[in-house]
Amino acid sequence: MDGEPDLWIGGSWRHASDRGTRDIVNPANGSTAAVVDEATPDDARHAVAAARAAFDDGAWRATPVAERATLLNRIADLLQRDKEDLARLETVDTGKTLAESRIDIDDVTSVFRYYSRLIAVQADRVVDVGDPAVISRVVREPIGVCVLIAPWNYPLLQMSWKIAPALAAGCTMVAKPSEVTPLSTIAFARLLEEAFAEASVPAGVVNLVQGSGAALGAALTENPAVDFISFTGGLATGRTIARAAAEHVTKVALELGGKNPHLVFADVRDGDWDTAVDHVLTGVFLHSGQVCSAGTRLIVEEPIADDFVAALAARAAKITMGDGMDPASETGPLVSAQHRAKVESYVQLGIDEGAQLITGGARPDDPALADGYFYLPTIFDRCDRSMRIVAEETFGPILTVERFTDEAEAVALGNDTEYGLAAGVRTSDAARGERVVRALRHGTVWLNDFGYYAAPAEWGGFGKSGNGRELGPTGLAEYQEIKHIWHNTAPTAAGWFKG
Ligand code: TXE
Repeated sequence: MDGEPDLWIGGSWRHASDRGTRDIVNPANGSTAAVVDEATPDDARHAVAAARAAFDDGAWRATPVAERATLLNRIADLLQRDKEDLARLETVDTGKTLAESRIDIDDVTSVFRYYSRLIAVQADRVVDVGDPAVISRVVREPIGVCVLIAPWNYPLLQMSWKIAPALAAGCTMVAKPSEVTPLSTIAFARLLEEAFAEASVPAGVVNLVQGSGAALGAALTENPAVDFISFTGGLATGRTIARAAAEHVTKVALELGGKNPHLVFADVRDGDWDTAVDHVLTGVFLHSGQVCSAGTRLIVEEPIADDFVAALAARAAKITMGDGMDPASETGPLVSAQHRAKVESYVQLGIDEGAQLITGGARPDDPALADGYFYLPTIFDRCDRSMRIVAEETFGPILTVERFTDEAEAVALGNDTEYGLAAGVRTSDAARGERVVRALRHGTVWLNDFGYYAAPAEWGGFGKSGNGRELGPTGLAEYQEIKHIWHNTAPTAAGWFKG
């Protein structure tokens, strides 16, 4: 960053081999926040080779589990020590409010603490094979060299969901943050260097490259030295990576976003109406909708639809936009000019498709926001499932509204998506709530709440939202191979062949 080398390969910090750099833009005002090294494909190949050498050397993967658990806890301590600096970098880079960034760093910390605890108690399984002379057990071993590719909406958070279990498992890795938002991951790698030096972790266990996914993709994902790729990003890139990985039968885990329904039943009128409105509003407009689990499809029961949409629109119009560093800001800009152009094209598409624009649909007219990539919270009513704006991930502050008349229709609409990452259900009827959450085909379903996740609970999608899971015990298992060891303590001849 700003003259310091940003690529961490084989334990040493380097500039890009061709000295290329990239300007990192603050989306709140369009200024250059930092200049960072832009890795070449050769740099990426060196990083994979360093991770391979560190894994094959064997010392790291043989580290006692207790030492790895202590290391993860120490990383968590350092994250808290540096919380404010990391949060500020995250805000400058992504545009999200500082309050959100601070929550992100706390969540990153909790992921390291969770995997520290989990790895410490993970036990092998002893299997009874029916012969007392045989000791048979199933053990877990690190999968090997991992390539970890993260997106720009939750840069360090998404990366931590990968690095923490990979380290816990004893893997080595190459981390590649989004080229749009690398700053917090670079700072985090410096923090890792400190923790690794204290714990004598060998060079090359974690390597960091940043640069364009299109340029570095092949070096990272078609590389036979890689054992596992964990990717979070868009559906199109996920497909490309899965195809590339197929060549060497490399295992992949993919989290590819969603088009998440929020089902609201008319009985919320008898319950806490304001909280229901609040949760739908927050579910879609937090972080300006740049959230893979954002509740972008409101599916609301007909009798309350007009009132509910009116209440939402009134509150959406009052959302305070501004620089994430300003404590008065409730939401920040979109991440880049390019991304805002994509969101704007979806708004135009919604209008062309005949959806009814209720609020938003424009950039804010406040001159103080003119240099940033801001976009107003936008609501479209009278949408239906034939519209692309209802089917495709817009990844911006756009809520579409569909209406239903009975429970079966609500479930059918909620499941009518090629994705399946997350869904919300609001009802004051507990029995109906339980029926509907079981009927929805999504990886996370919130009943009378929205947006929460926890390190001990799996996160991931059904359908084209991807495969594999992050967080929870399954999020650790992704980084482990399973081995069955059969030890015969009193072998005798099999006697099968007589000669
Ligand atoms: O993501 P990409 P983009 C969705 C959202 C968004 C769309 C496109 O709808 O509008 O994806 O966003 C790296 N080989 N999500 O283009 O390209 C890239 O450098 C290897 C949902 O920014 O998927 C970055 O590090 N890597 C999502 C990462 O992939 C490649 C969050 C994600 O970028 C690569 C973000 C290649 N060929 C966007 N091409 C979620 N699931 O939350 C790119 N990359």
